[in-house]
Amino acid sequence: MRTILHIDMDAFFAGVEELRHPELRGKPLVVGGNGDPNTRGVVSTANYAARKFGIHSAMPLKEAYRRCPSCVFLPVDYAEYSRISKEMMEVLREFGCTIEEVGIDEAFMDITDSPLGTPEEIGRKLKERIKEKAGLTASVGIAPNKLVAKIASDLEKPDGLTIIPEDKVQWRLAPLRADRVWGVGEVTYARLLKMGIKTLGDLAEADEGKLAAEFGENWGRSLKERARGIDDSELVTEWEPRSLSRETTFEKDTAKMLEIKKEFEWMSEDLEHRLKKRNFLARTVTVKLRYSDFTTLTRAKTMERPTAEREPIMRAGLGLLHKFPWERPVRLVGLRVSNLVAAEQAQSPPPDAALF
Ligand code: TTP
Ligand code: MG
Repeated sequence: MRTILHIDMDAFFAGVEELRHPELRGKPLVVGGNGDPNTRGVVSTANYAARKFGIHSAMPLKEAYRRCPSCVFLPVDYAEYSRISKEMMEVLREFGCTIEEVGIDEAFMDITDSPLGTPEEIGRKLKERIKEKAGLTASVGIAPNKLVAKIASDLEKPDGLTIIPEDKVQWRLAPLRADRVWGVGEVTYARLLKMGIKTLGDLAEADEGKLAAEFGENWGRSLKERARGIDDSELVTEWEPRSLSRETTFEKDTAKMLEIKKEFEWMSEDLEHRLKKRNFLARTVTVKLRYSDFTTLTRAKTMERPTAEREPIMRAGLGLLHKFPWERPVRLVGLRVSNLVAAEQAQSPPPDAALF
């Protein structure tokens, strides 16, 4: 099972402005365009005091002014926001995990098996370090995947830390509006509302046939999966890869271990080639099974010695198969290697172990 952290700075542009104009702190503040509310620009962001007036990103500056004539309006200064963004990303790197930088003020971090502490400790430490280095608050969400981590970081803004463990995902998502998951924009949400689907809970329970009729089979199924908090997307990173994986969906769901073993043969061979090409050894092997009812389980094993050879990878995978329940047929199987180390450094401890 993975542990993914999502971090998003609070009212980012406004936060940076408050930092260099301490006299503005806590007063309603809008950043957008050239800072003149009589011009045609739009709001980039508003601090939390200004949001109380109903001001939000993408609103015309004129409208923002109408709602709050006493707000302070400042022009956008990308150069300064990029500088602080770089500082934030540097703090993330201190943690030695795989990182995906998403936008100027948000990123994902894969903290699975991180030696630096529990997810909560890592979340707190990260917020603390960002406060120390950049002087700003951020909100952090921690969950089994990117989709849910991103939703989580938004739940207790500002200065939030929200942890959603696997067994609480459906429960936390169910009451939220269906447009909280990515991919559900205004148009899709309006169509869902017409079908009587308001919340993620409604969507998770919705009739598959009806969804397929409205959105097509694939998109319908995918919407339902998202509403249940299912997401296997990997971090997209230019940072060095910390995991490699292969997966396959069976044409017909299978309950035969033998069929899965056959898949492991080509997968472990493929992983061997990719590990060797990059000169990595892997410590951990993870097997993922998705059942016919779309529940997804993973089991992982950390090997005594890191390896790039197909044999031990396959053996670890096969051993893990016995740890899964087998009462339901399987629709998808995946094999992943992670905890990668450069082949020549395989013996040395992780570089960041001394940080805490
Ligand atoms: P967000 O993270 O969406 O917003 P935010 O950081 O201002 O507030 P929150 O606490 O809700 O995260 O976007 C980050 C920055 O990107 C934001 O400060 C300004 C800029 N931005 C725009 O310029 N236009 C937009 O429409 C949005 C949404 C953001
Ligand atoms: Mg933000």
